[in-house]
Amino acid sequence: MRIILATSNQGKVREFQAWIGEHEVLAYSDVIEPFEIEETGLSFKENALIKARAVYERLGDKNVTVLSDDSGISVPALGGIPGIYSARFAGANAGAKENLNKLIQTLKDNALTKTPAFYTAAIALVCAKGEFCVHGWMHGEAIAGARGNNGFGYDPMFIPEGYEQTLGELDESVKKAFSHRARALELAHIVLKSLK
Ligand code: ITT
Repeated sequence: MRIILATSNQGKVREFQAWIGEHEVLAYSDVIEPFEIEETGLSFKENALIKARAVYERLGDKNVTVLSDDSGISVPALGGIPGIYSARFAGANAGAKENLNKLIQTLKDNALTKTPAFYTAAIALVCAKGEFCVHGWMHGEAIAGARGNNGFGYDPMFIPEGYEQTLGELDESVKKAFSHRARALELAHIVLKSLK
């Protein structure tokens, strides 16, 4: 099965390619010219479906399966922000580092040095047989600082439950074993198998 990823985030591409062993997995930008997809949904699920649908329609190939991921980090003590706005937290054109620094600063501004947080991933799958969406979560704590260079995005400030180190410091096998994306992918695998 040929799987096309509807994402421009290289961190996600690396994780999908390493974790979906038995299929050919390509970023959509390897197949067609990348284009702007407006994420107008009000949930991870809506935005994941918007991205997968847009790429499936643009590809115009009934033989491919398109997977997308809409994800983010939520801090309950701050009312759940940045949540679905994680990629745009520091502004529409902000990069990963600016978003990370803004969340660290927001924790500091609220006198939070360590507070519960969780990642959510919605993975949408669009193919000739229909549209599907599954979710996964990873719980832990957000700290008001950045440690380590592994992973991507908010990983240097996220300590998963049961660990002392951040995802920036921990080996990538930890995310592979039980991250929000890994858990959603386990469910996506079940959907993929049922479509064969
Ligand atoms: P695409 O829409 O092209 O897939 P994106 O990065 O804009 O790429 P999202 O809209 O889903 O993707 O935003 C996800 C945000 O949440 C982004 O800022 C990520 O850095 C962050 N994020 C999601 N999963 C993460 C993970 O596993 N580790 C660290 N940060 C993560």
